[in-house]
Amino acid sequence: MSLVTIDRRNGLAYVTIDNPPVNSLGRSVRKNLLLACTSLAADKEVAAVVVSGKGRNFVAGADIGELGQTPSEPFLPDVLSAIENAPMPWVAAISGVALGGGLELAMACHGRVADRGARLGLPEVNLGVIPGAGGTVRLPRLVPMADAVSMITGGKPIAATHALDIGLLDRIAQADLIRCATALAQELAQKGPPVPTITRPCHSSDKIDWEAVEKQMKQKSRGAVAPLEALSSLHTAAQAPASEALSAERARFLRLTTSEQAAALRYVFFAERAAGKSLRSHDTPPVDLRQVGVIGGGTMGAGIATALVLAGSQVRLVERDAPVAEAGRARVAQTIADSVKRGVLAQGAAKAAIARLSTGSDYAALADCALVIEAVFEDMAVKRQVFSRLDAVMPAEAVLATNTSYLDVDALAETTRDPARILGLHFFSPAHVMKLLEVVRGRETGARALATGAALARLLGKVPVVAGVCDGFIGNRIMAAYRRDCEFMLEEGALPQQIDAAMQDYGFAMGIFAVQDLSGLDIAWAQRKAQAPSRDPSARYARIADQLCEAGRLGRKTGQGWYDYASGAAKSDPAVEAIIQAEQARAGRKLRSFSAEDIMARILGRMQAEGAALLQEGISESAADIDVVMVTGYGFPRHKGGPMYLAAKSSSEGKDA
Ligand code: T1G
Ligand code: NAD
Repeated sequence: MSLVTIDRRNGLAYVTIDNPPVNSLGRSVRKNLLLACTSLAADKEVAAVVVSGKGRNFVAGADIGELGQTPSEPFLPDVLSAIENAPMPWVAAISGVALGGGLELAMACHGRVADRGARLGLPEVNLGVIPGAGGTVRLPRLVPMADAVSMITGGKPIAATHALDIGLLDRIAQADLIRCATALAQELAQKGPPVPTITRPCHSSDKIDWEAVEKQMKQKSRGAVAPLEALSSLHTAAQAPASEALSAERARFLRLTTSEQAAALRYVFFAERAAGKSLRSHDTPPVDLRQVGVIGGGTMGAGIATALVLAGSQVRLVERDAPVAEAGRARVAQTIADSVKRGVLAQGAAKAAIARLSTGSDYAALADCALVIEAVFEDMAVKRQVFSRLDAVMPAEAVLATNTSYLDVDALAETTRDPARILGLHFFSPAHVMKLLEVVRGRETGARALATGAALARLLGKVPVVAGVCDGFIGNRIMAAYRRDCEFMLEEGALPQQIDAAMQDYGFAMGIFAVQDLSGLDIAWAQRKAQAPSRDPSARYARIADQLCEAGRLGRKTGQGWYDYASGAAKSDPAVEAIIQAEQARAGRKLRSFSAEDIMARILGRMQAEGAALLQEGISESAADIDVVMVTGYGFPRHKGGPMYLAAKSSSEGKDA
C-alpha cells in the first residue's frame, strides 16, 4: 500500500496521504511525503499542489505511538519546511479532522480549505506535550494571538466555520472539497511564488497579559505542565524571530515527550481506546439504536434521553404518568436549551433533537424500540416491576438495560424471560456529558446485549468499560473503599478539609468530602444501610457519615453536610469537628498528624488494593480499564495515568532500583 500517492492532472498535482485508520504522520508517511515534495519541486509541469487525506480524515497528527521514542528522520519540521519552501503553492484540502501535526502540515501549506463539518486543532497538551512542528509559531501568524493561545493551551479543536472566521482557513467547500481546493490552488499559482506562512508577521500580542494568563492557567491545569509550556512557547513566538522560535519550540517539545506526564497521558489515550473492545463480537451485531426507550425521566433518565436525541436517535421516554413525563421532557428541553445558550449547540440542531423525543406513560409506545434503558428509583422492587412490564411488551430480541448504581443486575435479570438480553448501562451524571459508561455484564448477559453496549457507547461518544456484577461495579466500589479509609483517617486525627486539600493538590478537581456534599450523603448512606445485615461485625466501621445523615446533614442540598454552605461556599463546620472528636474518643485510637503525602499514599494504596481485588475477582478485565474508570469518571488526574498505572510504575521502578 502506498502511503502517499501523487496524481498529476491539468497542470496540478494531487498528493493523497493514505495511512489508515487516521492518516497519522508515522515515519514512512513523512519519508514518502518528503519524497513527493522533492520530486514535485523539480517538476516544471506542476503549477500547484493539493494535499488531502484518504478516507474520513485529513491527518490526525503525528503517530502517538512514536512519541517518547527517539525521533526518526525525516523529522516532521523538516518535511513541513520543504513544503513551505516549495516553488509552487500547496493547498491543504481538509476533511474530517486536521489535528496536531495534521494541522501543522496544513499551516505549512500556502492555502487551506475544509469541509463545513471539519474540525481543526492542536490537542498536543492532552498528551503532555506541545505542538512540535511549528504549531506555536505558525498559528499566531494566521490567527489572532488570543485564538492561538486558546486553541493550543486548551487543546480543543475548533469548527471549520470558526477557523474561517479567524483566518485559519481560506475557504469552506460548498460542495466538492477537492474542486474547491483546486480553484484556490490555481488562483495562488497565478499570483506568482508562494509566500511561506513563517515569513508572515506574528499577530500582535499587545492585548495578552501573559502573566495573568499564566497565573489563571496554573490554577486550572491542576498540576498538568503542558498547557503552561505551550503558553511559554507562544510567548517566545510573539517576541523572537521565527527561526529562533521554531528551534525553541522543538527543544521544548522533545523535552516534554520524555516526561512522566506525557507517558501517563499516552497510556490513558490508548487505554481509553482499548476499553470495551471485548464487547464487540464479530458474528453478533448490536440491535438497532435508531429508536431507544428510556424509562424514568428524572436526573439520569432525562440525561440519557438528552444524550440519545443529540446523537440522532428517536427516544420514547416513559414515566409513571403524563405530568411526570412532561416534567421529564422539560428537563431534556432545558438541558438542550442550556447547551444552545453556552454556544455548544446550534439552534437548528437543538430543535431537531427535541423533535426526536416523545414522552408518555404507556409502555406500548416502546414496541418499536430495540433497546430500553431504565433509570427509575434505585429500588429493587420498583425495578423488578419495570422489567416485568417490559418483558410483557418488548419483542424477544430487544435488549433491556438498567442504569442502577448499586443493585444486583443478576437478581434483576432472573426476574425476566430471557436474562441474556439484560445488562447494566451505568451512566454518570450528567449523563449527556460524562464520558464513562460502565457496561455491566451479568452472569447470563448475551453477545447481542454486550455488542449493543459497545455500539451505544460509540453512538454517544462515550468510553465503555466492562464490569462484572458486584456492589458498586468498578468505580463506585473503589470510591466506597477509599471513602472508608478517609473516614478512618478522620478517626485517627485528620480533618475533612485537610484530606480534600491533599486530593486537590494532587490534581483532583474536588476532594472526597466535597464530592459527597455535592452528590448527597444519602446515596452512600442508603447503600451502607442495605449492606448492614451482611456486614462483618468484626470489620472496622466509621460512623461519622451516618451521624451526619441522621442529623439531616445530607450535603449541599440541605445546606450542610461535611461542610456548611450558609455563606454559599463550603466552610469547615465546628459541629462536624465535634462529631469527629467524639468519634475519635469513642474509637480510642491514638491520634496522629497527617501530611498531604500521608493522605494521598493512604488513598492511592486503598484504590490500588481494591483494583487488585476487582482484577482477582474477575469484575474488571484489566488494570488499564480500572484506570480509565478512575480518570474518566472519578476525577483522577489524567496526567498521573491512574492508580493501577502508578502501582505498576512504582513496582517496576522498585525492580530497577
Ligand atoms: N496516532 C496513532 N494512532 C492514532 C492516532 C494518532 N495520532 N489517532 C488515533 N489513533 C488510533 C487509535 O488509537 C485507534 O486505534 C484508531 O486510531 C481510531 O481512533 C507533531 C506531536 C482522530 C478524532 O491527539 O483525537 O501531532 O484502537 O477510536 O473516534 O505537534 O483518534 O483502532 O487500534 O479515536 O474516529 C495529535 C488523536 C498527536 C489526535 C478519530 N493528535 N486522535 O477519532 O477514532 S501528537 C491527536 C483522535 C502530534 C505534533 C504532535 C481521534 C480522532 P485502534 P479513535 P475516532
Ligand atoms: P430520580 O429520582 O431523579 O428519577 C427517577 C425517576 O424514575 C423519577 O422521575 C420517577 O418518576 C421515575 N419512575 C419511578 N418509578 C417508575 C416507573 N415504574 N415507571 C416509570 N418511571 C418511574 O433518580 P435518578 O437520580 O435519575 O436515578 C435513577 C437511577 O439511576 C437509579 O437507579 C440511580 O441509582 C441511577 N444512577 C443515578 C446517578 C446519579 O448521580 N443520580 C448516577 C448513576 C446512576
